[in-house]
Amino acid sequence: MQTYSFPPLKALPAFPSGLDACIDIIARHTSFCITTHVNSDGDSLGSQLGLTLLLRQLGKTVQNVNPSHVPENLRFLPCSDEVLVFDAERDTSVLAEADVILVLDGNSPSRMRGMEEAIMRSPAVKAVIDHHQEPVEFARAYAIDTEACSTAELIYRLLTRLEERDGKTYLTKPLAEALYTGIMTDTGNFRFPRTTSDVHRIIARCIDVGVEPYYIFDSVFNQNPMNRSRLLGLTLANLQTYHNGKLCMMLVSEAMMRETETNVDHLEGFVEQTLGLRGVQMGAIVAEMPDEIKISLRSKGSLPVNKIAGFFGGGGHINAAGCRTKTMSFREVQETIVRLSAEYLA
Ligand SMILES: [Mn+2]
Repeated sequence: MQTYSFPPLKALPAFPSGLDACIDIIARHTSFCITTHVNSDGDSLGSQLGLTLLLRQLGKTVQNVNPSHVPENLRFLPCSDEVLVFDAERDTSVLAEADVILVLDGNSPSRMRGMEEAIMRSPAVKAVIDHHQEPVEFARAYAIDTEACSTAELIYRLLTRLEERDGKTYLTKPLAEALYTGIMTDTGNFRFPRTTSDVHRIIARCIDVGVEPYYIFDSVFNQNPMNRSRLLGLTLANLQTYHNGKLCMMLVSEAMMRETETNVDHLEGFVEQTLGLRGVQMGAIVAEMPDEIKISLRSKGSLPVNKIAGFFGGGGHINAAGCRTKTMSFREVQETIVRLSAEYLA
């Protein structure tokens, strides 16, 4: 298998000019393949399915191919049953034959783990719509706004520009449900710093077209199986703190997951619990998986956990970041996080 390296993107067009470039690409083509990052979440899927519904109203054909499956709690989203989990043999042609590949909520092909080769070999025009830092050079157009609360917010901005252009209304109830889900999940239920009044105005319009906030919340968050609660109980009982209680670390060993018959999907939302402890400024979850260690980091204020994630080859935002490692042991990862965070907390 070929490996690709992607140089950092030097000149990122100021938002929204990149959005105009995407609108131009959409206008000139008819068939689209939308993809998004590994381990789908509310924003990646909400953006993807919202954009799918938008493009179909414009008469485009759309296929969705992702590196990972749709988590059970997001299967209520419209069209989520159409998402293909990438199978190189079956789906390479889908990517090769599309006019355009739209990459959402990720700005490097490496985020589409296992799909890099199919993406890079495809002659399709590539465009990125995203809100993460440090994009790499591989696409023709980049609509990136790192100030946006979510990719779903950017899909909404795309939608309103098309509404202005066409003098039509494109925000249907199912489309609004998809975007609402993306915004709700990526803002931590409307509480993270980028939850601006503009974000609330988008949400207001979603409610105006029929979105029921409690239905979305209940679908996304109130569907946990008992084994997840048991795993959460075990991890809460074993919380560790360092740097005078300013770093809180949650450890999930393979044995704990085996005992509770859980998998990586069940860890969604765990790390947020670390910040609930009085005095904690940074939280981490370190999860031991069969072939790698998964790390998620959260912080308050200006503590840049994306820098710590970057040490392990990952990334994200100042207050929320993640990474994986195959080269360090469970214990080495814990020690490294304690050491790297000392710069900010000790
Ligand atoms: Mn996002």
